Amino acid sequence: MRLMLVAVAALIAMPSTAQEVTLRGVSAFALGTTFSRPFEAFVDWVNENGKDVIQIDLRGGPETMSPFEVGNAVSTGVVDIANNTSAFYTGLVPAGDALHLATNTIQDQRANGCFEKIDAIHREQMNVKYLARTGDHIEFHLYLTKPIGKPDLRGLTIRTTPVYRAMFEELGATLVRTAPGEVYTALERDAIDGYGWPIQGVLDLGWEEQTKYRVDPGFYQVDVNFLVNLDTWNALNDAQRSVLERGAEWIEVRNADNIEINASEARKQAEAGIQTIAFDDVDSERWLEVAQTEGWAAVTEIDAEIGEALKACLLN
Ligand code: 173
Repeated sequence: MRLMLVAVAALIAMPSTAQEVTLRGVSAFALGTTFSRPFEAFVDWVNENGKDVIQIDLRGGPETMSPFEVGNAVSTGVVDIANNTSAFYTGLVPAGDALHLATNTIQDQRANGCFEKIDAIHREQMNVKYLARTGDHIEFHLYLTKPIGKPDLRGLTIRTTPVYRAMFEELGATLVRTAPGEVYTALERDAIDGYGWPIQGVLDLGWEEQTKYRVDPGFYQVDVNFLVNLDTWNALNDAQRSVLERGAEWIEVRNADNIEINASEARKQAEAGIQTIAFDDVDSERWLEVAQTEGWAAVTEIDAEIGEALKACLLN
């Protein structure tokens, strides 16, 4: 009898929030590929360290929904947590284009208050908690099937996303926006003369078969973010949030590994036959100048106030 009373008391005392919750997760990048791997590692970390507290059920990648729909899905709560890049959800956070213009790291942004600003913008405009950023130190490049001698893209049809749009447009390219999943076929069919993509991931996707050149220098910095539906986030208790936040910190520390991975990817691209087009100093300067100027102009045109606020904390 005594034992039973204790058991009943324990049951009553246990708040419902102490139960383990399972979040539905989705990635905008194919599972097992470069820009999904950090998220998968984070999911494993949470499932290991969050036993009886919080778990993530990773439902899949672009085979489950278009990468451009992942933003809507996490915003409305169709999924609870998503791995996504701001270029795929510009419809929801238009000034999110600023994130890939960052020259500092997520650790810097957490220290200088930028993280809170970015989080607030995501909460207000997208109904998500901005949990983590991966991709630091990874630059973007232009890859081509035919050579160029200077920063002039007139006459070329280039696959783009909002990341490269303003820059490539200023340099005269004809632009086609596609999801990563359509790049290989577009190259194979000669529908495009090249594409924008980071230094990492080309070989992962098999695109080296259709790629002759990479243009150096690289520009900008990848932002692949973990986003949690805000209603889901608000319903979590402190212990559950803490697991997610510790997992975020854990994965963000690993961003530093990218410096070495970049070098090894560049080597592997060369081994796979991708030649480097390296601009001379003057042309490199113009290339990077156009990237920065046009990138920031596009953001401030969308939202001058947010643009200026982010510029002040994303550039060191
Ligand atoms: O090129 C893209 O699809 C793109 O914008 C992107 C962004 C982050 C990582 C990889 C690709």
